Amino acid sequence: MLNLRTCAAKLRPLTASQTVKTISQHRPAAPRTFQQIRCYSAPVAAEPFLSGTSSNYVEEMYYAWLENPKSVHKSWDIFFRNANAGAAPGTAYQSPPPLSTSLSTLSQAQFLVQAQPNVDKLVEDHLAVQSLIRAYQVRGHHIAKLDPLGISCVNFDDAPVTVSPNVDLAVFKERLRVLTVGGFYGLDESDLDKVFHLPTTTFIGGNESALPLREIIRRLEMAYCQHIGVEFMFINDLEQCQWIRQKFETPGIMQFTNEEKRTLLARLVRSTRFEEFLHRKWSSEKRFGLEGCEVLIPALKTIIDKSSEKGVDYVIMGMPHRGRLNVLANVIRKELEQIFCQFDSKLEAADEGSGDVKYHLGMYHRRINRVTDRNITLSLVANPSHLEAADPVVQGKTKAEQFYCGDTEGKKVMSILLHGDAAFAGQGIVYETFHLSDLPSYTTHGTVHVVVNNQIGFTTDPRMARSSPYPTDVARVVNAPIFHVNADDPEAVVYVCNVAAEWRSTFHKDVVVDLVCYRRNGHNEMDEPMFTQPLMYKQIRKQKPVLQKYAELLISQGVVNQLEYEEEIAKYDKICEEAHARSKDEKILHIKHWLDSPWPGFFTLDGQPRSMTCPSTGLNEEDLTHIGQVASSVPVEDFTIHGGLSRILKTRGEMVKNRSVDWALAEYMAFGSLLKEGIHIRLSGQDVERGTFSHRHHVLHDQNVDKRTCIPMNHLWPNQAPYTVCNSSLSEYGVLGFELGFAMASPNALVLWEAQFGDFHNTAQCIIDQFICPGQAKWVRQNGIVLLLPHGMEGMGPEHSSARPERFLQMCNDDPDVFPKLDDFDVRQLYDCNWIVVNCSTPANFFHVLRRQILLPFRKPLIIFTPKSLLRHPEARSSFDDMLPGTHFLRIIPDGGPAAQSPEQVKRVLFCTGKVYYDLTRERKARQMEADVAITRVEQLSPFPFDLLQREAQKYPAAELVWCQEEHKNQGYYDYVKPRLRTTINRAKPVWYAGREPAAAPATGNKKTHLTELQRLLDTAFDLDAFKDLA
Ligand SMILES: Cc1ncc(C[n+]2csc(CCOP(=O)(O)OP(=O)(O)O)c2C)c(N)n1
Ligand SMILES: [Mg+2]
Repeated sequence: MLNLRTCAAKLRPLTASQTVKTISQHRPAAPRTFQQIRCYSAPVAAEPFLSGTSSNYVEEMYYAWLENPKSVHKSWDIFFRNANAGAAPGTAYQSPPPLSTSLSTLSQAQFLVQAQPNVDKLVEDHLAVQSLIRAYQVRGHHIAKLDPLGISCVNFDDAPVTVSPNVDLAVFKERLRVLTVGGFYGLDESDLDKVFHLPTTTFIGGNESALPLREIIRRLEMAYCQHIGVEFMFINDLEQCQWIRQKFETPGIMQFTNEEKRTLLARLVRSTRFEEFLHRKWSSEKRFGLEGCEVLIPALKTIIDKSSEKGVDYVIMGMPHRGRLNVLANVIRKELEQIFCQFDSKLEAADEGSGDVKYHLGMYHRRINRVTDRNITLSLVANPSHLEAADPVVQGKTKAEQFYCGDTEGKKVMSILLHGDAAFAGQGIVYETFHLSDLPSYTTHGTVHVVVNNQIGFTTDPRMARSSPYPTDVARVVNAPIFHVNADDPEAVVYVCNVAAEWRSTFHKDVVVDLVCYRRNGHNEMDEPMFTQPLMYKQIRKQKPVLQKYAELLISQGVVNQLEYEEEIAKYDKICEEAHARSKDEKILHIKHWLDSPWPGFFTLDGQPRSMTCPSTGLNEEDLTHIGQVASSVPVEDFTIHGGLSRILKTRGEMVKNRSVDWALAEYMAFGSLLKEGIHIRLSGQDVERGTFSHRHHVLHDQNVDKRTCIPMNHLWPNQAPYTVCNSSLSEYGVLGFELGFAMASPNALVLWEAQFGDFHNTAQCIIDQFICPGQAKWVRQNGIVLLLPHGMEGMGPEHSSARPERFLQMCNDDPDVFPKLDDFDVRQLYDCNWIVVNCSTPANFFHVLRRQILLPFRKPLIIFTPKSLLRHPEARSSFDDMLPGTHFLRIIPDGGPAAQSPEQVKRVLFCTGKVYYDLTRERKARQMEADVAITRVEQLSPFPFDLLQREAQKYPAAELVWCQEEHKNQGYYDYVKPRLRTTINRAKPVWYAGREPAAAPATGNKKTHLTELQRLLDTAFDLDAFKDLA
């Protein structure tokens, strides 16, 4: 049986002619056999009806017969038995016996199979029917009635035809024309009442294995051409296809009990009346209402109910503006007064920051799911206006929640993403996020996507907004089934939502529900849609609201009566009115009540840090040595690493013996020590496992065993936290968003994203601008994500050189002209800033800043410009002494040489940051100017170390102050540093500039020019007369 299955699985996806070829290639000499154990040896290839095109069909029959001889038609049973018994060519076939009376239901059939005199025709017709069934499965959605407005925006070659499923000749012809693209597969109307055996790839038969063609078509029409359009036949997994076919083809599968219908109606009442209530009270306020897609609320509730039934207890959601308030009220169940009070402009903000508009805020709520009676936590992630930007963030948060509760298969935690039709098709981040969906370190084990497909994006028609027929085609890249559904049919919507949730819990893969609906108002409630879509909106004006339609249906079915319906409406209206009355008591707006990711225990009850101090980030010698030893060894037996890597590890080992560290080892020690303290570490980005510059090597690969790897960092301590290091897909926007989301879930994790080269962060700019920089101000949500951005002018050309420090520095929230009044710059200043920006010049400082990130009593994003050539620079090493207990991160590193011994003699102080320090010290030494010029490194750029730099400037009273950088003048740090340095000295002196000229590109592509420019800036830096004429 196993053999048969494997053989069948191999054969089935091929076309008939391919199948014949495959069989003849693999078994050239043998008589025709389908499998080795139970072969039938008759040379059946000689059968007149067995041609290349029919073999697929015959094989299918044969497999079915092998499993159960009764499952095929009697004629095939006899044929296969004869063939297996060795009947001579042409004799295995016998005319089938008359059909028994058990087929009496099909008694009108005019031409039964046994009456068919021509065997060729019999096989051809069966093949035709099989093709027809397949055509419905593949293209039935083309003609399903998906658009409530009936003006369909989906542009296939043939416009949808609305016909009833009662199969008359016209339907038959039209369907064949559309589905088979002109061909009739040889069938004509005289075949409509012939009975055909059904292939195993359909479930339309229910308990019957043969049906007249007319009934076959009717059932296919019911399954594929009503209000649900199922797109799934591109999925290259037979089991998954069968699962979907069974869900939609099984006769009568879409049944609702009266109780279910009443629940659905009640949910529609809430959804509809919520929007109406807001409209009544605040008719001139923007709310991006859901009118035209009110079914979204029952749809989401169904997905959540079904998932809860399957064991999910935490759902993380992301969604755009449309219907967001309704989702908050009726899905997440945010208190209505909290929503209504947001419409009061006189409300005073109680929290820090700027806050955000009501339809962007997040939410977190734990409650009992009333349908399943199980606990469920719902979180709606706060999002910026930038459509789809929250997608990867939701996925990252979901992954983290799964990780922290040991949910390795996504059985407890899941995500739901909502999309608008225009944004889903148009935004590349959707594609990037889909491509994370099946990667081991990024998968959330299936996301349910729901598209509010109102067939318009602001004022733009779909035909101008996308090149694909559906807005959902992007999901096909990951083989996600797509269920299009007419949103005016609430039962169809609920049905597909149930199937979608079941799909997710069965296969743990993404799935899309496309709610084809309309937008009753303009883009927002103030907008006039008739300017641009006059005809569509004339139709919309005529459109009966879905609630009314459904209520009428249920009343006509006797499921509810008019009074009950009106009572349901009155009940909800009263709830809204009462909440509205209560909302007037709210005088203060607490954005903190809208947190999507609370961190229990991390803050005090009123949301403050538990302390305002940071312990020493130093580490004891034994731990440093131990981590160093593991970092330079292979901690598993019989594991062969590459010879080149052995040398690297050996060098590491020698460094450890000498009590010194380079960059990679400093990072190792920071990570290793935090792991010991129970802090999970996750490092993600392109090629981070080895490191772009081949310096990291956190994952060792056995040179003899394919895919055998070892992560020594996970072999450090007996009860250490896990270390995750993962090469990402080639995406910045998606992956940075994902890591940001991961970091949202817990403050007790160090989550780092490394750009391959720093400049690539610009393709993730949206995550930086909309989330990382202002996240806390907008959503009172802290985040400790770390960005590692390789940066430095190395003569490598305009790309790969600059991580664009100027951009990050420009977005810092401190005032360049005001010296902060603080008694504790070390911690307090960090608390006040929106993010921390550093450029470390020593491995030890890199080590400290990573550890400080976690030892701080609050979380801030940390941007680190990391080195390239310094990774191997012999002087860029630190001693264990700089990392021992009592040591800490140095915000500035003052000059420690002759200049500092006699500061009054010093003629110039060069302030700099990062790698240029090494060029400057080399040059100073060469010019023997150590006593004349002091060099001060600014390691922490933001928040700016006003206090320390003030002391530094005062220390050298006679010195000129110069900012020196290798970046061009309009880039790098100069514009940020200059006004702040001047503030530290009360603007008593100028701050001069030594560096490259302003330029459009970050760096030259010519190595020689690069070196000339470098020499020129060094000349300026040490020419004590350089600024004389300017003074
Ligand atoms: C990245 C981005 N680009 C542009 C916009 C401006 N914008 C806001 S809503 C909208 C139309 C969205 O259409 P759709 O995705 O179909 O959602 P709908 O409003 O129809 O529900 C546009 C263009 C935006 N918010 N984000
Ligand atoms: Mg839209």
